[in-house]
Amino acid sequence: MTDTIAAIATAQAPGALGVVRISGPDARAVADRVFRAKNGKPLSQSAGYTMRYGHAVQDGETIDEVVALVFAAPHSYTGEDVIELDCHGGLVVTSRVLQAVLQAGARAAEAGEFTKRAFLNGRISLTQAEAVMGIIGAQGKNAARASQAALSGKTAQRIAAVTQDLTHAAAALAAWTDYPEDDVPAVDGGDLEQSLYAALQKVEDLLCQSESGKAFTQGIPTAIVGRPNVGKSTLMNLLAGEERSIVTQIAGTTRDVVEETVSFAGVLLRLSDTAGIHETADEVEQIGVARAKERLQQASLVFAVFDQSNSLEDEDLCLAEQCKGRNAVCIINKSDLPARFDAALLEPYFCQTVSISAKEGDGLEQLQNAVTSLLGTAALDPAAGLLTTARQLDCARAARDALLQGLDALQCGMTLDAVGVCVDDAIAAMLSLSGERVSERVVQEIFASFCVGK
Ligand SMILES: Nc1nc2c(ncn2[C@@H]2O[C@H](COP(=O)(O)OP(=O)(O)O)[C@@H](O)[C@H]2O)c(=O)[nH]1
Ligand SMILES: [Mg+2]
Repeated sequence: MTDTIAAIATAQAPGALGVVRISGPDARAVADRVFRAKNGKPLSQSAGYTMRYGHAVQDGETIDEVVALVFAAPHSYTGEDVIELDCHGGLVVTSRVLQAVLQAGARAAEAGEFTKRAFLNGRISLTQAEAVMGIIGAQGKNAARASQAALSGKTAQRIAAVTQDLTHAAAALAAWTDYPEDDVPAVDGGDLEQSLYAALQKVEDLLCQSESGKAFTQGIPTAIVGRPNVGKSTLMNLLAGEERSIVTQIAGTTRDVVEETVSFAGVLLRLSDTAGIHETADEVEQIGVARAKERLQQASLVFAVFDQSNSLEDEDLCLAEQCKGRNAVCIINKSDLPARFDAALLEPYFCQTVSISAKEGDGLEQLQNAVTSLLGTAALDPAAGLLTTARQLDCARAARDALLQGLDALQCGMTLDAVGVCVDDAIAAMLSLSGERVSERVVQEIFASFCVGK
């Protein structure tokens, strides 16, 4: 038997409105103990999708003016009776209204418990539930678009399409292996292979697009590296739109790593501006250089900066060498000054080379194009129905691996039983991706990372 839960759904900060949300079989009865409607009618007599103006009271004292919204089961966020009490925002009033609601018989909701109920009551799939937090936590327009598409069910549809293909294949296999003596049509190896390939292709597309989609949702660790004074910090500040790093003409100004997340070229870049990489006797700078090298190693995207107004040094070439085969952009900076070396010398080490003036803000469009082309986001629609969490990607990878194994078994001429086991594994992975077959522990883990009141 489910109980009735309540929580403050809005941010704990001064604001125009604060919302206390109640969900469960006793939501209306609990609210009626706190809410006095101006028209005198209790909420238990109000239809779904209605709102009432009145006051919240506790022990005979008026706490605040309130508008109560009624959502009747099953047409509510959680699928249960839900009452929302909209009061004034702020730290004190919303807490007092919540206290009154708890005193009236509700239990304080745990993190994510409303959305968990929506999932358990079959209102939304697990990917839709996860998208709720994606929307709340979105750091950029495209991240919000990706989560919105997932919330609308687009991701769930793509997952269901694969599951459906696999279920057909599994059903044919099961009928054949379980009732060989009956009049069940023989499983055609060619047809089976084709349908497994079709499912594999869908999973591969989903995985590949979602990997690129991480640039929208999670952000790309990006290291700005180069010799001292090439203009790394100037570039950092240009991209951040503010003076994040100190810029001077003195080499060795940036000693520690300066971090900033910026929206650039429609993606999120988790930038690290680093100390200029070179030989130095200064102990503090040495530590900075070590950290710069570490960031260079860890980064998924590298902005290798070179100063075209100075001659190319061994240290520049050494950096270029380290960028070979990486997702790295060669940034020839200070395009406003005369060039002292031929950029063609660096091009072979990089997939992308751009010329900019970080000081003047020139060449940004070129840099944007280089980034979207390297990250594979140029042609990627954030609303395509992507996977947006590490858990989802893990499930899809498990399905892909099982399908590859199944195809392998088929091609090696193994028994259809063996192929069937792989297909079942792939189905299990897809069902845990959608949440249709997922352990209680996983569900617990997912919703524990939610905010209270959602
Ligand atoms: N003319 C010109 N000067 C630049 C440009 N970018 C940076 N600088 C100058 O180069 C010097 C070093 O810049 P800074 O960003 O601190 O370099 P960092 O050591 O690589 O972080 C400063 O005097 C900047 O004003 C540029 O595009 N053009
Ligand atoms: Mg610097």
